[in-house]
Amino acid sequence: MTKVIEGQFLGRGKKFAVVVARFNSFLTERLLEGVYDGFARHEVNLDDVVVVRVPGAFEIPLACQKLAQAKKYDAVLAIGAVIRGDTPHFDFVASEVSKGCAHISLETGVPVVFGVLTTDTIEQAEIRSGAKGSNKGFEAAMTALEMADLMRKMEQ
Ligand code: INI
Repeated sequence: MTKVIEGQFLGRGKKFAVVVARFNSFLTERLLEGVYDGFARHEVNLDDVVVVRVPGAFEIPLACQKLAQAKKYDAVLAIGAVIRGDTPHFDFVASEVSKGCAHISLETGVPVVFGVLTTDTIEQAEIRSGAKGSNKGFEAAMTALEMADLMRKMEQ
């Protein structure tokens, strides 16, 4: 019989850190609400969630690294919104934050979930942050729950 290991959305007893960029806060605060919603619906005790705010998406990886290295959290979530229309350096910011998060995850062994919107327009970002129902923050919370549970199972 094949042994299949996969994570479940079991939040009880797990600890999470959420790094939120203040840039485009009208979007990132909605994403954070989605994270809380996902956690609360899966029995995460919100006292077990720490939120760290940083100026912009470019600063997210450093804060995630510090949190992941502390080995106190089952997963770290990166929450931001990078919109192409806003900046000629969209590609630099988007690429640094995505590479940085992936690198920290592999370096520390702690899941770092990429809840950063990278869109061409504000409208696209609004749709992905709950304006029409779907919220990337909620999805990030679900990924964090699954990966946190998977890591525990794989360590057994
Ligand atoms: N930061 C974002 O989070 N989103 C953006 O769209 C953005 N734009 O458009 O420039 C942005 N820039 C700031 C950047 O993340 C840093 O905070 C800044 O460059 C200082 O290091």
